[in-house]
Amino acid sequence: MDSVGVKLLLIRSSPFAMSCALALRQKGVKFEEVPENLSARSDLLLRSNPVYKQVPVLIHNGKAVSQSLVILEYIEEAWPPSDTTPSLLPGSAYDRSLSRFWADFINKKFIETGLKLMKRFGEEHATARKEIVEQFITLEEGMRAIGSVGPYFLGQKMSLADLALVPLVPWFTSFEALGDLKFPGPEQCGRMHEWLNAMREDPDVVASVPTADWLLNYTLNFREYIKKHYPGGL
Ligand SMILES: N[C@@H](CCC(=O)N[C@@H](CS)C(=O)NCC(=O)O)C(=O)O
Repeated sequence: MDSVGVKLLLIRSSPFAMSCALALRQKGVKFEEVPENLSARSDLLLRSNPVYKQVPVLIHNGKAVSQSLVILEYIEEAWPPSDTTPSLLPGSAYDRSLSRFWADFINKKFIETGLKLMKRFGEEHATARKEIVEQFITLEEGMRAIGSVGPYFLGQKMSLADLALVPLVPWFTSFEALGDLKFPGPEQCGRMHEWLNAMREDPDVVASVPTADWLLNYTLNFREYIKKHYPGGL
């Protein structure tokens, strides 16, 4: 496996970085986690992602790839499926489109709504609080509409949709605390809970996400910091 010099620039709490770390582990790629400080970005980050200046960034063969969904597609192509390397996409063109559609929804809608629970106040916080529960139910309905037998989003194998959703494993607890809300339980959202339980037992997931307790402590402290320094929200 060509894993020499593979680096992932990240912050430990980043949901977008968690997806990329899990994809690399699924492919069996050895990589170095390079922690960034977003208050004092390194020259490496500024050079590697001059457009957004955000993490995650994947560095492979000295070249930088940014934006988590682009990174996931890059990982699939750079380490193609073989007898020993799993694919991150399902077999049929239609299933691949579904996997990409849900990964996009999770990346652009679900996670962004959840982050507003940490970064916004007042009406914006109240709206995010309502929307995150609606979007959780949308994910449940999405999985059910696919009609697959789980535990993964599209059935028996992990794909891009699961990789995008994996940050939910620890963030779920933080979203509930930050929003003072409760997500629907297994009686209403059985597929989502089946998915969560399977992910919590997967060793690659465990290695790629922080614990819910660590993240909760981080997110509650960060919200206090934002309240003090950016009372209008970040
Ligand atoms: N759409 C990007 C989002 C990346 C993102 O928002 N990264 C955050 C950390 S979770 C960041 O670097 N924030 C710093 C900033 O935006 O200034 C992706 O999918 O990679």
